[in-house]
Amino acid sequence: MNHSSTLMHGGKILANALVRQGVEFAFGVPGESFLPLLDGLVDHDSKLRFITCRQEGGASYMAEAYAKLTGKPGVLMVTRGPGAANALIGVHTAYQDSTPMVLLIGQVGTDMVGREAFQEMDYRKVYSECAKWVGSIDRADRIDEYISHAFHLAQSGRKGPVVLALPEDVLFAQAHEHPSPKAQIISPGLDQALFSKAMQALAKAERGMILAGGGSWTKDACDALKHWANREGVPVATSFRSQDLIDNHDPCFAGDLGIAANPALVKRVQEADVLLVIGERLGEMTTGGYTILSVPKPALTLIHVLPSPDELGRVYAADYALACSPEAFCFALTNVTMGKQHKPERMHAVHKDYLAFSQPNSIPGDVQLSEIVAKLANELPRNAILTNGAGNFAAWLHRFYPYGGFKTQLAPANGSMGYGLPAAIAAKLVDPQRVVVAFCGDGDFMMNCQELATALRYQAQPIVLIINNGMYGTIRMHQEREFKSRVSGTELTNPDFVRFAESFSMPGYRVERTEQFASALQAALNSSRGAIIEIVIDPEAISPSKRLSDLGRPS
Ligand SMILES: Cc1ncc(C[n+]2csc(CCOP(=O)(O)OP(=O)(O)O)c2C)c(N)n1
Ligand SMILES: [Mg+2]
Repeated sequence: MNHSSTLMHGGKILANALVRQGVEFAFGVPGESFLPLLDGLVDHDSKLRFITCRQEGGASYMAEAYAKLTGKPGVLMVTRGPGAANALIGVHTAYQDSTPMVLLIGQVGTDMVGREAFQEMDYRKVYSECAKWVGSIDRADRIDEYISHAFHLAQSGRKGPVVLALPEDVLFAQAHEHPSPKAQIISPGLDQALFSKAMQALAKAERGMILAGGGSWTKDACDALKHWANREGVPVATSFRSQDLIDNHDPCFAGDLGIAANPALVKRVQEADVLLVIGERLGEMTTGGYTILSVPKPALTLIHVLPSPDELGRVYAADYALACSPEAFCFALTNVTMGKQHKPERMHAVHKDYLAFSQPNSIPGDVQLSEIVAKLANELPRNAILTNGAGNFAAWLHRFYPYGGFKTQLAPANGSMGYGLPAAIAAKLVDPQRVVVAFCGDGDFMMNCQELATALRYQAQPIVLIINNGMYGTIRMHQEREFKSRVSGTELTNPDFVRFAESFSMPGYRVERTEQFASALQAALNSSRGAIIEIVIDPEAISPSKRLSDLGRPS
């Protein structure tokens, strides 16, 4: 086997291997379990920056968001048991959102494994439900091989997280490098015969629709889809939190099939005769709990395109199931022409449905959140990145903000709280000049607010909007529905967010009336240190379309 003549410790071999994979950032919290790796990074500081975070949960979200934004694997480094436990949240997000990630975890020495030594965990068990693969590098002379495998696997087929344990003695051991080249992204080719049959079915459609979503898209794929859809007059809906695959101003954009989707869009999908689904698994949130399309065989012709054959046929029995990347598929789509029975005007009618649904509406209280989101849309550049975590507050963003196209949305399709702030920090690290806005709930923001210190340290401070209703509103909503006015465990006590912002050297503003937002946003946009804008909404405004007290009434 080829190897370098110089002996070096495992941590250095590992750091070199990561640089060869093109890793620019590693997010993490240090631990005594991987000191040689930290040492190995010292020589690469200009190429590969270790971003020292304040909690592994925040770090794991940053790694996930970095990967979502750049398409490159997010790298996360954490310590043994406690670090591994904290990191799980972002690994789960990467798994459900099909985001490539490589998680490197310290491990007890190979001479102690299996004794339940200090902080020992069996990562194969811990991550068995949410990683594509869990390995342990048990020999320093095989580090390069393991890293190559991990980076290939994270990016192949349905992308996702892989986990590598780093036993302490292996990191300290002296060995030779066996350099591997950068991993290639391998995706199965298009089955031409099946593609032709599927496209004949599509071309015959009278009410054809496209649903695009999932984690494997490239800008070229999105552009190809947008051009084809406009040329042929076929509406394109997006799945839950994949809303930026098509510029929402584009005439082919039909809206998103997420939580509380536009009823008109749901009807359009159900009335379609051919539905072409590209890159989207057809998960619970996108299918309205598997009701919009009936399981296993929807009452339409289903063409399902996914990057991995493993997911096809899992829930829905497609008429044509194609294992192929969105890019290869969308490029091939360019040659398809819809038949004469197809009415291209329908695309404009569907876009009109979307425009009508996204017009600001009225909610109780002095703050009209839909108008604030409309103001954001007017003031932010089209390439601004909007991030969010989970909670009812996000419904206003998804419904009323017209995303500007490819990579303007970073949001967890697994509905994981606390994502918005770390994701926004990662986006600022990748592109400091870009306007990045984290749209958070009061519950959601506080889950990772400690990462404001990370943002301060690396001058990666975004604009943070905190929608404050003094509660875990989403859960309260479900509580009112199920247990009528019996409130339990959903009320919150919050800090003074303005002073909180100032303690991280960021300006803070409090908005209690709609008209106060414009000047706060202007000041935030002019700030070089980001800002926090707390937006106090009436708890009665439990969602864009529901009053809290209406839910509590006996039905
Ligand atoms: C990590 C995590 N914990 C718990 C939940 C369950 N959950 C979903 S939404 C929500 C409340 C969100 O509260 P907040 O951020 O204040 O938003 P609101 O619903 O009030 O707008 C909770 C607790 C979750 N999705 N993720
Ligand atoms: Mg809240």
